[in-house]
Amino acid sequence: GPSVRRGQRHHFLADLSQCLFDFVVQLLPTPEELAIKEDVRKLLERLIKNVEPESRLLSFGSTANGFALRNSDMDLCCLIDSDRLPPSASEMVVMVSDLLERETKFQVKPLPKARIPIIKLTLAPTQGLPYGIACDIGFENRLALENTRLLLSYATLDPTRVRTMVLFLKLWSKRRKINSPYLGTLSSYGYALMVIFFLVHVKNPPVLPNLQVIPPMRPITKEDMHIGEHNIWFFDDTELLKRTWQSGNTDSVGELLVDFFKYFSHDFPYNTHVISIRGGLIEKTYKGWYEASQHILTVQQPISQVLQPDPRAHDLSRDRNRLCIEDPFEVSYNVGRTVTKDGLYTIRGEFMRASRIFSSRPDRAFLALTQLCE
Ligand code: 3AT
Ligand code: MG
Repeated sequence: GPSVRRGQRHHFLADLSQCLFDFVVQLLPTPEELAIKEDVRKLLERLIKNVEPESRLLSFGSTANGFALRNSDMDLCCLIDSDRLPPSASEMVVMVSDLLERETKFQVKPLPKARIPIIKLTLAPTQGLPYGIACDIGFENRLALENTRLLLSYATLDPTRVRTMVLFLKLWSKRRKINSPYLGTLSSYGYALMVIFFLVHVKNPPVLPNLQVIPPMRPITKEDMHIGEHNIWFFDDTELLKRTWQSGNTDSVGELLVDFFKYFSHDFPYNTHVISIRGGLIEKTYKGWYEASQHILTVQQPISQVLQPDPRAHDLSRDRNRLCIEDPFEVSYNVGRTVTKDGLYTIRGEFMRASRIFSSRPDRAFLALTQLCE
């Protein structure tokens, strides 16, 4: 009868949560790997100081936000605290690349003309480092440092549930080949934002508070709150929050994951709405992300066509805005802009497949997870 089935379901979810922890623990970087990466960061920082003495080299992305899988790449950001006008990012890319080519064993690939100029470094695998090292160095990317701190704060508030979900989704999306922004799907950063949105705005009661709307305890200056025009305020005293805020949501991580897949298979209104961790569920029209946007008209087309709009502009904008995920700080930026029509179709198909596997294997949580990540 139904109560037996309910009991079975309960058992499955408890089992699934345990399997998820076990699964994710094996994926974490080892202390040795973390130590090597920190050594690499220090070495590079020392070298870059030869070009620009007043510079610091900081980690961001997964190496710094608590969502690193084993052997993931390093994202580094160089900041220059100088009173003089520092060299531009592309100048830095050229100068630092020359230096690293001379002084290190890294294979160096400068990309000075990219939208965000970076240097790509790789170190071939050796016995001590069976996967080698891949590392990107960017310059003055302060927003990325802040969004890294924001994700880290969320991970710190509820380490087991948040980290387990994000790490599992990263692994799953890579295995299922839907984590390739260059091929029309979504970055790890995008999946992490989807998880946080779900835990802050979809679950009721919420698993996490919205850190961007908690007011500061002390007055803070406008400069401290902004980078350029971007409001970067969020409540980052997680120790205080842990003592004063408790989630009313006691769902297990297995339950949350099953619900996450269900929500993004069937319930989230992809055509009309935007995922925003700052503002919740927002309408695309409100952000101007449905109609051909100014940005695309001015950036992508010559002025003659702006005056006489290309009929394809509307489609183009729609194709950039199939999956809309607002960046937490750069709110005019759609983190999901890489997702094409086909990409979204594939991603939703994968969410549905995951839901199906979870409901059709009610007895064996471990097998369900294995099948899910095939
Ligand atoms: P991997 O382990 O490399 O897959 P990751 O957690 O390092 O995952 P990403 O490589 O997707 O995540 O992103 C690294 C950081 O770069 C995360 C974020 O601080 C920044 N970032 C990435 N994509 C964007 C974006 N579209 N807008 C702003 N910041 C971004
Ligand atoms: Mg990365």
